[in-house]
Amino acid sequence: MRTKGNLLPCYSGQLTFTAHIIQSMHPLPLPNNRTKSESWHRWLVGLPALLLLVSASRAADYSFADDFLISSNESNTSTNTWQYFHGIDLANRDGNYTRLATFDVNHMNQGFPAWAPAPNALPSVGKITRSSPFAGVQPQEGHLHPAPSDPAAVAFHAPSDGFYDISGYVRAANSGGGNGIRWYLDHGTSAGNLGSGTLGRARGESFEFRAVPLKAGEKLFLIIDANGNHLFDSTAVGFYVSRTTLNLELAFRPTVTVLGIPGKMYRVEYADAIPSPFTWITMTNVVLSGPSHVVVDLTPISPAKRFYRAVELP
Ligand SMILES: [Ca+2]
Repeated sequence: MRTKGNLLPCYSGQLTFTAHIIQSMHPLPLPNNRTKSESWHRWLVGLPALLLLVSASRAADYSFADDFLISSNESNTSTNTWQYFHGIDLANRDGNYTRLATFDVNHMNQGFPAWAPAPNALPSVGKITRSSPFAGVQPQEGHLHPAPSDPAAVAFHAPSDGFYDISGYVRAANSGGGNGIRWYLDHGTSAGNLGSGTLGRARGESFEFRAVPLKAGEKLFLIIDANGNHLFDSTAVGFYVSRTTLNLELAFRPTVTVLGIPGKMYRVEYADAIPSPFTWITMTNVVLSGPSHVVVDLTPISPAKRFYRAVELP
């Protein structure tokens, strides 16, 4: 299992793990610049789907889109778990914003409900309830649309003191035109900013924060700004909050076993792409105290394949 110069599956005694990997392997030509001292292994880790299945097993306690109240139960008061705002000065995000006052049953005559500052006005915060997708937003997704210089925000209102897991996504849904959007996730004010980004049209981004301490009544604001031009700024938003609980996250890690000469030092490296020549990144140096040494790769792997080699050092 350790023939020099051949591409081999990295068995390393990880039998349960290997069973998943073997299914995804196919031959790969050897790079021309390998040297005799290099031992090559290839991982093609077909695991993201498995990880998604595991992480999807726990539903969020609170979901902006799932919890969105429609007619005739609509509500946007200071006690609601989800609240909807505008009147946000991006340069001075102090958390004191204007509550969206009008509930449109048929917002902008597009067949879905939304909160707006006035009937059929922008910015708006709503949910796509009609069956056919609107401007790249799927049915049942949350939908925010900023005005030219007036961002829209959805806020989570913490019901009690505690630690909360926060996740979600923002997608500049409409690919038809415009210049995309900017987003900000603030714990209260800009001083409590957790994340932000600028998205070109048809681009999306996700966020995840664990064990964020919130006091009862504090808010998390997810703000969507037009980035100067509000045309084509339909934005799909997922925003999920759960109380932090003891949880297990299943992740398989590549285990590289260096088989060499006791007392010698080896540099273990990886590469994530296959240009010629490879760009190798040092993972660690190991001195073998016996005929083998196990190295676990804890660095994130993206895309889901990685190449390893060990180089004997002088
Ligand atoms: Ca825009």
